[in-house]
Amino acid sequence: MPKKKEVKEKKSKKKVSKGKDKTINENPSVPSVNFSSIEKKWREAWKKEKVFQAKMSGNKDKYYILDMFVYPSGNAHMGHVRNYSISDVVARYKRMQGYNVLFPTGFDGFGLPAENAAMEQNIKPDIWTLENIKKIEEDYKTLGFSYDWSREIITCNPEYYKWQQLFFIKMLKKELTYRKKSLVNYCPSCKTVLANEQVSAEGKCWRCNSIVEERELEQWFFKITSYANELYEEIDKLDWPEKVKIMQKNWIGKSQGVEITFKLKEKTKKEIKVFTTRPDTLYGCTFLAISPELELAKKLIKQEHKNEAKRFYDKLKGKTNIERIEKGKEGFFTGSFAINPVNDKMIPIYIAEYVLKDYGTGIIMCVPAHDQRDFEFAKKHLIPIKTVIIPKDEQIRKNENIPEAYEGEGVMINSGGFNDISNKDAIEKITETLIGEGKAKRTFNFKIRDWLVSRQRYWGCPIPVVYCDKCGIVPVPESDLPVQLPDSDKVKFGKGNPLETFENFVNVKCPKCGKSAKRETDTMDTFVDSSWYLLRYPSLKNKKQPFDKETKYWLPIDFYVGGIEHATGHLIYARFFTKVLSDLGYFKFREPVNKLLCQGMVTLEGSAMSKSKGNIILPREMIDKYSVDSLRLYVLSSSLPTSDFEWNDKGIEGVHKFLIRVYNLLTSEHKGEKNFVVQNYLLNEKEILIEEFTKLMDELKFNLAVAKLFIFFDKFSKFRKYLDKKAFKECSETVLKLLNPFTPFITEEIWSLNHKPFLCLSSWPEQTKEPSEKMAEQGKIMERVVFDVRRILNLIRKKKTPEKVYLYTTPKEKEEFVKWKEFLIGQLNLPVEIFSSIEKGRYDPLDKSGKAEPGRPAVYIE
Ligand code: ANZ
Ligand code: ZN
Repeated sequence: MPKKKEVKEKKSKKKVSKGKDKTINENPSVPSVNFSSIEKKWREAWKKEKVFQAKMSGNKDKYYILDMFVYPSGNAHMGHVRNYSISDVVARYKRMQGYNVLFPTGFDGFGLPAENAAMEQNIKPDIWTLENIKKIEEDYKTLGFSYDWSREIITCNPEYYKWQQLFFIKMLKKELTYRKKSLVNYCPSCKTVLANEQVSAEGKCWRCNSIVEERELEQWFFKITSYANELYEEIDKLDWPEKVKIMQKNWIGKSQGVEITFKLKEKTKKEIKVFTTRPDTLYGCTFLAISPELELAKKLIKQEHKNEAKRFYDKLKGKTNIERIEKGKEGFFTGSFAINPVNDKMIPIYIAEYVLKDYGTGIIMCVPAHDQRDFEFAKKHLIPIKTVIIPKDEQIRKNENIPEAYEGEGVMINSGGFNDISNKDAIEKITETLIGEGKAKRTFNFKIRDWLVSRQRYWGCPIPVVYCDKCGIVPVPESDLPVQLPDSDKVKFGKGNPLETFENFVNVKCPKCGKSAKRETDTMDTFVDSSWYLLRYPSLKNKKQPFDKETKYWLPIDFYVGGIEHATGHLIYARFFTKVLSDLGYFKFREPVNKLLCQGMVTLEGSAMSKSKGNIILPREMIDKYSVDSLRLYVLSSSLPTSDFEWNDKGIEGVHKFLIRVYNLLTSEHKGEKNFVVQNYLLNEKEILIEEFTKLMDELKFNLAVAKLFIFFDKFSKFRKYLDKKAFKECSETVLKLLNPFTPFITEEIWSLNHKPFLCLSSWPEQTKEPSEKMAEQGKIMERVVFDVRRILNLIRKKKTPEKVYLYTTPKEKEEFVKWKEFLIGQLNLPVEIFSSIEKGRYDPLDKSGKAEPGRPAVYIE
């Protein structure tokens, strides 16, 4: 509600009260609403009566709603306010609709910033974290989020992470957890492994600025690749944003192809398998290329190529993966040959830097005429290029001097018995032929890699294993869980992983043989903590089991809200964990989240609000200046939840004034002088509003729903004087109920003046009767007339003060217009007279002919 209207209304009000109406109670002199005391009162009442605590129930449908929990690094910012207002509105809406709602929250307690604070400001990570959690809890409570606080998860609590350690051990037994050498960022000066975000763009350590090295160290992995196919195939069943589904599919990267076997020229028993998605190009294969890291690669290098090999491998060391894959043309001939299975031609085998060791078989058949990377490699190493596909409309068959690879579709040439068919058909035919001869099989490949979960840091969940010289890797017995982090008071933060220097933690007895052993000092990636928190909330009160019947009752999540930045990481890990835990027998469901919404960003002058950019608006300031309700309603009413939201001070001010008008109107004493037409019209509009508002809520278009309510409220406040008590009450209650999920405090307060609390537990308004289309249609005609008259009024107001409006309708319509007279007066705030167009002369300053048309009376103003 912009300022302008407000002013206009006050002006015109004067007019009316001077005239005939004195019942309007929207008295501007009503003292302003004391929002903060109302907020305090209801916050306490909700808490005291435990209104948001969820219980399992047999007779209501369950609705489990969740927003992605935060990493506690300071107060809640505007992004949180918006994100969590979205989920809170849905939670409150569903509760009123009669669902049994579970809406919990918690905190991602472990993480790097806490440890950095320990090093930089000498604050203990646990204290730093808990202090930050307190702040955000306060903010959440201030904002009136209807969380069930009896189920708060804080992941750094040993009661929580002990289950994670149990899962780790169970996964270890099923070989879903394993150790493998892996490249990590290592700072030689700090003697520590660095997370990617601790390495600057120039490859330097964030703390000491030394050049970071890549080192091969033993790391822990989760075997997410075992679930790659299920993770890929089940995406389509989810009610998730299309964008997220595509991102996950690309991340998992399922590709269907063929594994073709090539025999080696010499020792004929040895074979080489390549993975290809293009068996149609097999006749154009002029070399094979092997990944330099493969064991086989070294075996294939003939004596006379060893020098070249050394030069190549030395150069390779300094290169990043991306450099190798995107631009890499380095490689050399091994001296070995393979036999092409389709035509028995000898094919040279190269080692090439661009072949990845762990995709497919790590060996590829290279077709320079039809693959650009192969083409560039062939050009550089003077390897023949042989075209086997030409575009359909190509007249002259291209010779070998092509400027680049042709990667499109076309017709087969130079391919023995497969010439002249389309290459698409050739894919099938060649595959079938090779399979028939036992030289190929169909396979899938996935781009996703196993998840590296170990971190060389203190502030994380300890990995529950022990290293024994005799017994090897020994899991900590279940009865000894949790393996707790040593007290931060006694730990020294500085170089390296502080756990390594904490003797009491490291030196243990082997659980198997009892001899001295060393405890693992790595902790888990914090993404592990957030992979299963959503499954634990329902069963949180159970100290004996991680998941009980409550998890089975509440899961899967019916509505999950969070940022698009989690489209691949968190949302894939959570799906993976659900499947693993399901396979461990904890429950049967295999997907954690049915419906997902990714909210947009909060921006100021077009760029995302962020501390580092200094363009932030503090929620606290806005709450102090306006109110929680104003802030909540504003962030939800000015854009779609999925769109970016541009902050505008005028916007919140308008919303704030709207709430004051609501308060004043609905708390004023009602003395109506009834007019049937207007009352019925407004009641009919109320029925339409309920229908449209509910539909928009279901479609999560909160801003559009609120816009409808604004329009209705405008009419309501103009026509209230024509309502009897019952109609006024019905309209008031509807407004309060529809607004309640958005502005829970003020609506609860107004409700409590005439009703028993709590509005938030009352039922969502339902239509009492089918709205009349005819009535709505007539209303629209009247509104158009009002619009026409207002335009004219604007023109003449500069010259004189209008006193009265005369409308000249077509003879047929006169009666109908007379019925709506009070409506027109209410809208125009001027006396209105209605005549049939033949009763008297006409005047219309806009249309001199002044002809009355059906639905469009001519207008005369005195
Ligand atoms: C012959 C060929 C001819 C290929 C042609 C492409 C075009 P996607 O779809 O991503 O799975 N490839 C296979 N393994 C590789 C590895 N370890 N490193 C680098 N490249 C590898 O890609 C499959 C294609 O990527 C395969 O099909 C193979 O090249 C290459 F005109 O084989 B193709
Ligand atoms: Zn042992």
